[in-house]
Amino acid sequence: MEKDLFNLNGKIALVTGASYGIGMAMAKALARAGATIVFNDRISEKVKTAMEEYAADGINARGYLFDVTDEKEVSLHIEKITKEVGIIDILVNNAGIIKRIPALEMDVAEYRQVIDIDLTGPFIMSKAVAPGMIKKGGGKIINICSMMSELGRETVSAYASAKGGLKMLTKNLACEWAEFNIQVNGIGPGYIATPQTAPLREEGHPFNSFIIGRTPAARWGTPEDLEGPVVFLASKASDFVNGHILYVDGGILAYIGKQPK
Ligand code: NAP
Ligand code: GCO
Repeated sequence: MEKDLFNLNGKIALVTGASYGIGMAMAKALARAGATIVFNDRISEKVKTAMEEYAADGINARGYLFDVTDEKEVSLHIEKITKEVGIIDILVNNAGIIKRIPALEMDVAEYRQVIDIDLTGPFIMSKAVAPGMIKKGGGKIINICSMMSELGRETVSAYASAKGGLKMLTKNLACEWAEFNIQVNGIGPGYIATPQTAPLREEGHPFNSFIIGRTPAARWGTPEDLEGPVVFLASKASDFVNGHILYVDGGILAYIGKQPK
């Protein structure tokens, strides 16, 4: 009998920060594969608007209001979600921020905020959902890394530190939790057109042509480019994939840059 490796029917997926951007696109893809979608945001208006957008796509997503850095709030909400929806099978640690400030000008408090949301948040979330996954016999954790998990560039030291750390947290939790049949992997998007990168894509911004020149696919990615990768890492198709970062970057990491003609 044909095995449906990518079918997520009966699975519950929590995607953090999925009221728009990459998170929402991934959540919609997981829903189309059959998963029940749960998401969170920090701002109630955004949760409400997002639920309406999901509903317009025929997706009965449940939105919850909590900050991924607030351990108590996370624990309370995972308990609430477990009671109201069920044990979480798939966690996508997507919530994240960036601050583009030269290191010499960056306050330590600003640095700490980026680390807190982009690195400590995924740790808090993973610790909170793992016990349920263990009880259920397994699960999938997908951390949203970055080109900055591998490369640096001016003004993003805090973000690169967090995303580099997130790569290693992914590998380490994969080692610790494989015995519980929990696969922990990452997705490393390239440069994707979302609100987070909007400042870099403003009309005439030099970064636009720079990134196109550094991307063999010669285009910005779209949130939809991440739909297949997230369904793969959330499904049975990746049951023997552990501690892997799947880069979805149009070839950036493979490319030294356009050679002069
Ligand atoms: P985005 O448009 O800025 O969306 C980020 C989402 O995370 C928003 O929903 C935001 O909600 C939420 N969030 C931020 N801090 C939170 C917190 N403390 N608790 C709960 N939710 C929080 O970003 P994006 O471009 O979609 O990126 C999503 C993820 O992909 C991030 O981890 C980012 O680092 C990563 N990434 C992005 C790119 C890219 O080129 N866009 C490439 C590689 C990786 P609020 O409205 O409350 O802030
Ligand atoms: C930046 C961008 C990048 C992307 C992404 C690349 O300022 O360099 O925001 O960091 O968000 O992380 O993978």
